[in-house]
Amino acid sequence: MSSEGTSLDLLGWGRQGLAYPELRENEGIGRVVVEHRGAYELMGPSGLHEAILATSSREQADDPSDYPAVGDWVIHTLDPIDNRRLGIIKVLPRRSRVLRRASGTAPVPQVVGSNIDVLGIVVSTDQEIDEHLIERYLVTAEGGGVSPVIIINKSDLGGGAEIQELLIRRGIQCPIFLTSAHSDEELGEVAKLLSGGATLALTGASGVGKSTLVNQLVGDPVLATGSVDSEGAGRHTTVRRELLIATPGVVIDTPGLREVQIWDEGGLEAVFNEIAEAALDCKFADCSHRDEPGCAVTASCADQRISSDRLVSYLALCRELQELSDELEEYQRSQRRRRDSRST
Ligand SMILES: Nc1nc2c(ncn2[C@@H]2O[C@H](COP(=O)(O)OP(=O)(O)O)[C@@H](O)[C@H]2O)c(=O)[nH]1
Ligand SMILES: [Mg+2]
Repeated sequence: MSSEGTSLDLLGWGRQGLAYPELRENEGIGRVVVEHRGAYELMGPSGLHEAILATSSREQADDPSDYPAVGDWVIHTLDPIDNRRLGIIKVLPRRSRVLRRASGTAPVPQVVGSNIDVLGIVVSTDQEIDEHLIERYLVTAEGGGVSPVIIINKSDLGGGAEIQELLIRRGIQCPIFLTSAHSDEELGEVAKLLSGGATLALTGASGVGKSTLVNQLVGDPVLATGSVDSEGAGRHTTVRRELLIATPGVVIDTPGLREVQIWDEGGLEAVFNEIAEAALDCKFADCSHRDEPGCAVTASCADQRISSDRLVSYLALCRELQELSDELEEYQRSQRRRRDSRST
């Protein structure tokens, strides 16, 4: 599989802030546009190619987040390593990433997408709004160095302004856009997020209109839209690629996620900054904002300067992160024990 090459600039290289790496004679650079079960598709100056990990990079990977993910820049061989597919030699340093806890029992991170400038959290006027879930996405984005925005889609069906009002009242502070993927209303504002070759990833429940929005931004009906179980069968859609070029900019359509278990704690303070700010006045530096004396957060809550809903949400995420960190410690201990018993 190959096609005409795509310049690194069209793929968003300019935003990466990396010096062009020194390549050996038979090496090239590409960006991961889709990942499926350990195989990848890369786009770059040498075309669109299937690729797999070269053994050397497999040996370097400690956990799943070291493996290539959609949005990654990679160095690859120019020739197939198994008669068919190129070999990915190295994943270049990520400038940002969206991480969540992988499904399964082991506490390991999964990269949903990398080198993303803006994460568009898409909700729609015909689906229930789950503020807790939105806050999870916000923490996930901020924690990975990605700027979040909320996109309220299907505003043509009515009710968009009310949702916007609800989110603002709750204290959510990121930019909010009202869109209709069926008309050009406000899509221009979302398209501006792509200026300068930025990478915009869309996330949110299935059915909210992510793929329809991506198709609009790309200007081509490339992605399958409609109900998830139809899998696009019988529709005249072409690719199952997740990363697409919008010119300017790059759009990533993530598969609908039903839940996001947070991994990065870094975003918590940014998303709940009214709580973080109030906490500066707590009597104890390690105050848990539950029932300690001199807690400025519960006091702010009592006189309604902080919404109690937000505090409940914040404390639930804190608890989850604490559990994750305990689990992680236990997991790493057991991994060490296994390694030690193997080496004796
Ligand atoms: N009325 C209306 N329907 C939309 C809009 N955007 C998407 N849809 C429809 O919603 C359904 C799900 O869209 P899709 O893009 O597949 O959602 P995804 O699962 O988030 O990728 C499709 O039938 C779309 O035609 C919109 O802005 N307004
Ligand atoms: Mg879709």
